[in-house]
Order: sequence, then C-alpha cells, then structure tokens
Amino acid sequence: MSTATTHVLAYPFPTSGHVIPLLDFTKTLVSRGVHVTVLVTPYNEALLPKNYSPLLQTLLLPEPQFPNPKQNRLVSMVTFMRHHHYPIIMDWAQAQPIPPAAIISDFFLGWTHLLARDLHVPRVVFSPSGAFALSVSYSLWRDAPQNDNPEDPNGVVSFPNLPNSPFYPWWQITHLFHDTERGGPEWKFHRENMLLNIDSWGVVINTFTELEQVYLNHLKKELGHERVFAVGPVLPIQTGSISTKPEERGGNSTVSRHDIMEWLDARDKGSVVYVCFGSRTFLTSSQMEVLTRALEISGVNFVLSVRVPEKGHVAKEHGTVPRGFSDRVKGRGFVIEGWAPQLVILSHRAVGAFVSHCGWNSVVEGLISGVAMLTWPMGADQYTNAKLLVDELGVAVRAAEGEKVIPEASELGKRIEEALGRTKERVKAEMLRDDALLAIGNGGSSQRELDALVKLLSEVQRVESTS
Ligand code: AWU
Repeated sequence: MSTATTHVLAYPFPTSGHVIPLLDFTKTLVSRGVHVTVLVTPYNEALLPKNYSPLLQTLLLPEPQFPNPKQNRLVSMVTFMRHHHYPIIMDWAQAQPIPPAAIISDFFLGWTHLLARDLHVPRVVFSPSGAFALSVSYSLWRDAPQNDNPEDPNGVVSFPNLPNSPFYPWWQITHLFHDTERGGPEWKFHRENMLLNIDSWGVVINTFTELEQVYLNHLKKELGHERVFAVGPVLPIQTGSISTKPEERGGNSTVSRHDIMEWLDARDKGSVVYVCFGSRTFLTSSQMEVLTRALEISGVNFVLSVRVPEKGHVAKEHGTVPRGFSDRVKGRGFVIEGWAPQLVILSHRAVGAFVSHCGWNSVVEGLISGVAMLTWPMGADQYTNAKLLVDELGVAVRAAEGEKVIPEASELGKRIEEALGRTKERVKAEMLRDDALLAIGNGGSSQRELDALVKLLSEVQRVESTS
C-alpha cells in the first residue's frame, strides 16, 4: 500500500496534555510513510522536534487571543481558532499540489468537521482521553442528563446507556458542562463541537484494545461504524522500553536529567513514589498541606513535582511547598517546582508507585511503566479515569478526590507507603504493562489498528486524487 502520497493534517488543541500525544501519534504516522502537516501555534511549535523528517511539516497559525476575559477560556480559545484559523487552513489546503486526504484534529475542535466537509475530506477525531472518558463525554453532551437535584452538588448524574452504568456526583462532572449556563451560548458552543465530533468520519484514541475493549465496542455501536482506532500508548517508545532520549518531551525540565537520574540511581528498585498532577493543575493550599504532611509521615523516598505559575501568569489561589519541607525530607525527597521529565522518571527502575491526578497521558504513562497507582483526580475526565483504574481494572488505589474527599494526612501517608508493597494492584499493573507493550509491539493490536487507519486514509487519498 503506497502511503508516500498520503497527506494528512494534524491539528492539536494547543495545551500540553493535548499537544504531546497528538505529536507522538503524528510520528507514528510518519514512521509509516505518511506525509503530515502539523497545524501549530507559536506556543506549541517549540514542542516539535527540529528536522524530524521531511515527511513532517508544519503550518504556523496565529496564537489564540482572549479578547473577552469574562468568556470561558476554552470557549474563547476554540472560538478564536475557528474564526481565525479556518480561512487560513482552507486557503492553504486548496493551494497544495497534493491536497490533504484527511484532517486529524483534537476533540475540542469539533468544528473542523465542517472544515473537512468544505475540503471534501474525512475528519478524524483525535482523543487524548481514553475510550471510557470519550463515551461519557459524548453521552453527556448528546443526552445532557439533568442532575436530579440541581441545587445539590452531590446530586447524582448517571449514564445507564454506558457499559457498567457509571454515575457521578454533580461536582465531579466536567466544569465545562455546569460552569457555563445550561442552554446558554457557551454551553451550546461546546455541545455543537461535541456533536460534530460524533458526526465525524472516525476517531483515533490514545488507548489500547486490551485496556478498554468494552468502551471501544460501545463507541462503535453508538457511532454506527467500525472506524474507532485504538492506537496507544502513543508514547515515544523504543521496543521494550520507554525512550529516555534527552529530548524534553512536553517542555524543558526544571531539573537537569543528570541530577534526577543520579538521585534515582542511588535508590533501591521500586522504592520511590513519584507524585505529579499534570501540566495544568495547581494544588490548593489545603491539598498541598495534606500531601506534604502525608509524604513526611509515610517515610518513603519520593519525587514531588508541583506546578508553579509561569512568569507573568497570575494563577488562581494555589498551594506552595511549605517552608522547611525540603529540609525536613532531605535525603529521601526530591522536589521539582515546575516541569519534571515525567517519562524519564516513571521509567526508572527505582520508581514503584505514582500518585496522579489521572490525566489520561499520565494514566497511560503510569500503565506502560508498570507502577502501582494512587488516584487523586481533580477535574475534566479524571474522575472517570480513576474509576477505570480503581473499580474496573484494579490497578490503582484511591488516594483522594479533588478538594472534597481528602483523607487525614496520616491515612494518606499510610496509603502511599502501602502502595510500594507487593499489592494486588501492583501485580495487575505489571500484567497490564505487558499488555500495553504487546499492543504497540510488532503485530500488536495498536499496530494493527494503526495499519488499518493508514490503509483507509491512503484509499481515501486515491479516491480524492482520481475524482
Ligand atoms: P496529562 O493528561 O497527564 O494531564 P494534563 O496536563 O492535566 O492533561 C487530557 O489533558 C487529560 O485527560 C485531562 O485530564 C487534562 C489534560 N508532564 C511532564 O512531562 N512533566 C510535568 O511536570 C507534568 C506533566 C507531561 C506528562 C503528560 C502530560 C500531562 C488529555 O488534565 O508526562 O504527558 O505532560 O498530560
């Protein structure tokens, strides 16, 4: 199958948790001879490796602006992209000697389904979240279930049409659904984008069949077609191990690789707990207080990575590492205030457990590392991801939930310490790691799904070029 002429557009939503997996996925397409033009903004252009391949090109688009500070930031960004990027992409695509055969775009950019229709090519949704979370999101925005008691944050929202009929207290539903006035312009904008995702030609998900079979089957049934491709984990992995090349995936680390590797090398296998809450979460003061006390009480070796506001960005109220904490844990605690080389840390033999907010990239990275996981979801799809890990897969233990369900520091410290033991969760996590490595190995399920997608896209290209 000739893929050399297959040309696709890859259009990430410009935040780390969405750009990182789509760029990694783009590289797997290029490795199959597909020509990819990545639509980048100046912010995420820096995340692209330089001179990666002649098959990997970029089209630079204007950085989203936020003219109306009162407007929901995500709505503002997507609105800007739709109004300012759409015409540029249209003109550029129509001027190409080999027009793109498809647009692969983040699920926050549902409007690209309309752009693809104008270009007479299929639009493929790229989901940086898993199949369970995508199933919940599609059902939430399509069916718009009511909280049975809107005034009560603990009112239950259930999803009876999904496998295992999940249900959530209202406060765990993505804030995009209930922070914007139901039926108001922002709510409708999100809903329209999500409904356009459902109408799109196909969907690529950073997951693997053995991990989310029931939800992948559910999506195929709901969407009425088989074009649901589980191609993950889409990490920069060499066969059998996670890439530890110095390339700083997702951003420049605040600490040198040498320092963190030297610190980890000096510790026993599986003796370190890694703690990180993704690229967007700021802990509140009370969360930081309980977490740092728990790490002190637990007595474990740990690497704690916490976000600090970027220069010039005033973050909402956030917790800071308590004064004297680093001194009190000297010798067993390594604190990173900024950006950690997460993949490098997780793949180190010394790391045995991972306290995570359950952002989907962190979930996938934790699973491929075979570490026991402790869940502390904070928002977005993370409560669903934690439900999958704890209740359905049994590879994780609940540490806490957002700001509402936080154990005493002594109890949290106990859970952290126990996670380093030979727990049943760890045994299952190691089995799932093996499944993940098989999935992306030669002949694995994710390789087969990716081959099927590339074949379909090359056939679309042929039809397109002869029509
Ligand atoms: P991750 O998905 O773990 O978390 P967020 O950044 O919060 O991602 C969606 O994107 C998630 O499903 C959502 O829940 C939403 C968001 N990283 C790193 O290398 N160093 C750091 O210090 C911190 C993060 C990397 C990490 C991962 C990514 C974070 C898809 O939360 O390895 O790849 O940044 O993504």
